Amino acid sequence: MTTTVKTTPIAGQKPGTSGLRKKTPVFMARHYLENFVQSVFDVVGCAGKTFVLGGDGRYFNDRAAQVILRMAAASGAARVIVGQGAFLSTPAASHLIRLNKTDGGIIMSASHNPGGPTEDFGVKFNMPNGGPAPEAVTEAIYRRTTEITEYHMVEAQDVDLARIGRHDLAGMVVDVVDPVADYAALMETLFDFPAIRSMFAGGFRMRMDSMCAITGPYAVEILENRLGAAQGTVVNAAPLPDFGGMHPDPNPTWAKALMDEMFGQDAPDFGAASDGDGDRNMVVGRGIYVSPSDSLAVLAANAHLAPGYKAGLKGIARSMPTSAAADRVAAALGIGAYETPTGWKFFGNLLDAGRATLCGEESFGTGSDHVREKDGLWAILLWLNILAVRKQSVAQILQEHWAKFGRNYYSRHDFEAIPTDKADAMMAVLREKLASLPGTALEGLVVEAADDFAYTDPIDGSVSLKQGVRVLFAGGSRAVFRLSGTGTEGATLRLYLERYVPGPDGLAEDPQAALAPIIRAAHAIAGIETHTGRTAPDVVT
Ligand code: VG1
Ligand code: CO
Repeated sequence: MTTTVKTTPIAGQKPGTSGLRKKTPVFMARHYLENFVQSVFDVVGCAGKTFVLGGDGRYFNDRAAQVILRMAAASGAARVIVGQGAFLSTPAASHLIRLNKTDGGIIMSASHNPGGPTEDFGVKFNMPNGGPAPEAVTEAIYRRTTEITEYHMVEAQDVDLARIGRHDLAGMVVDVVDPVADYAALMETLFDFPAIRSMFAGGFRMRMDSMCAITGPYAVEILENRLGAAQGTVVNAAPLPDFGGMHPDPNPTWAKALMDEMFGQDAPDFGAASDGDGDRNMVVGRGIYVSPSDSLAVLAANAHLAPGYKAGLKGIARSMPTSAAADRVAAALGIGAYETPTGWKFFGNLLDAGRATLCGEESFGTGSDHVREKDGLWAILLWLNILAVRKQSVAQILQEHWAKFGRNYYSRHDFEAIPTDKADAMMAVLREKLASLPGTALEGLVVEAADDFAYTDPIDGSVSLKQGVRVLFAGGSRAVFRLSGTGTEGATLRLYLERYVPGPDGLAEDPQAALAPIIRAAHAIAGIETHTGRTAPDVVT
């Protein structure tokens, strides 16, 4: 039996960089999840459709899945494919959407944000191509949340999501599937598993930190069971509702234990970590950290060594704040280079149109046209494939890369939980003075250009404005200022810093030292301390 529940709009259900994210108690409050999910179904249509459903296992994941299933059944969906236990990594969900030619999917995750009863929860809709809904769709969903008057729900018991196989929910088919199997099979088609297996058999040692989040089961199956990495290679492998109290954001600050091990005595050859929903990756060599921007460039330059990319790349796309290191590789390969706003949804059209094969973001996101999301384990496996073929250390590969292409010193400084009005005021003042900045000299640097990044999608012509303030200095250095669109508390200022050194000298500096004048100039130009009271960032990556 279907019940129609009267409701009223709830303010603020506006998806950000990647879906709707709020504090878990907000999501659990009366009508909140239901209003948003009904708005999704109202906009994309539900009757007769097939969707994928899964999440990263954070607190409320299991309950939310049952609600979404009952609502899908009430709105007439034909079938929902759900990962066992309502678990699916974001890239695995993207793959299932594509593999089964479905009408899209709902992913329950707040990604790299902490989880638990008082932390964060999130929901996002992915399109039939497997990628995050573009802005036109998220805007329509948001508009719908502002006018919703009712939602629909079947009255039924929970579906037993622990049991793999076919279930019935008020006439809707629910197929509970192994969350790992299809994804692992896809990885076997892309990478040289025998070569990686013999590298591990030859004594290669790795540490994978799954941060008590969704990649644990995937990493154990692929790295330990299929590739023969030593048992225990994957740590924090069991997904927990609160991620074991950890912040599942794979960067040097939050994956500190991994960093300590990789820089310690008798470190393994290779270290990696991934985030809450498994779409991010951090890679570390013995004694050397690989910045995500450099990782994208190295992967692009070496992708042809993996079977799935042996025909070469069609193009490389990166988000605007990501360093230009990948552009240099694209130029050397004679292929297209694309610069998009922050967020994976902007890569979808380029991937669908066959313009780009590899994409990346400075925020530990790398991926390819194998799915339509960034993919943490994919990046880790591509690194392993490259290491197995080149038989060099991560440090040697990076040094050779910089010697050939020069080095884009890069860092991101995050200033978290700033009062929103102060952050907005800072950005407004900065935007006002953009026109007057060119020609300004400070800290030995001269501003060459300054603008607010706007993007016109080359495929569908859609325009996205105000995607980040760029201050470009003569000589190729730059500072970029943007406010985060994934946070749930106050505002987070992201300050992105970049300086290019062609080499052969000056390729082995500490990035913070190499960037020091740009950091000082950026603080002065934006008046960070005046507006926010902050003199130093909370997180440096
Ligand atoms: C951040 C990153 C962005 C990434 C997004 C989603 O967004 O900067 O590059 O695409 O998170 O990643 P923002 O708006 O906070 O800067 V995930 O792994 O949280 O889905
Ligand atoms: Co993520």
